[in-house]
Amino acid sequence: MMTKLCFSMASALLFSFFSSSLAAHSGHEHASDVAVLEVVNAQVREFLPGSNSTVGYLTLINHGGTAATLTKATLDGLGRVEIHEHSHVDGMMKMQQVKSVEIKAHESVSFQPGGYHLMVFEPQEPLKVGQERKLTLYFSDGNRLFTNAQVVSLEAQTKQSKPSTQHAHH
Ligand SMILES: [Cu+2]
Repeated sequence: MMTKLCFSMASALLFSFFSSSLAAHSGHEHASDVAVLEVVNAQVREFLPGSNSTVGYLTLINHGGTAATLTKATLDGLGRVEIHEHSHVDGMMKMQQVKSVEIKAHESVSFQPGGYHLMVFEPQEPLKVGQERKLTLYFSDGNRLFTNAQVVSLEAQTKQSKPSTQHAHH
């Protein structure tokens, strides 16, 4: 009687351990404390004649419940990419390099004219309109995000970008 009880308790324990580990592996729940990031509309403008730098824009969306911090960006075939922001200082529009950009939980950050932008330098070969260049975004938690940035003309870029359409999810 005693042994039987012990056995059934042991098997019950074993079963519950087994089923909970199964559930953990087969379930496809997005834990709300993990940053789930998406990048859309990545584009980089062709270099204008005589210019040694150009700009890139994109929108970063954080679907997750934790803030994410962008720390670095690279573009295939481009020697250097910096993260810049425009700010108003004493009534003047200034541009400065920033070390990181935070995307809060359930919010998005748009890199657009007059705000954050990627400053792109040192092309190994000229960027041509219609090309795509692989863009890699690096985050402080070790995450990386890849996308293809479209090479666009200045005209296309001015047409597309509407100022201050920062879109925040709830
Ligand atoms: Cu800049």
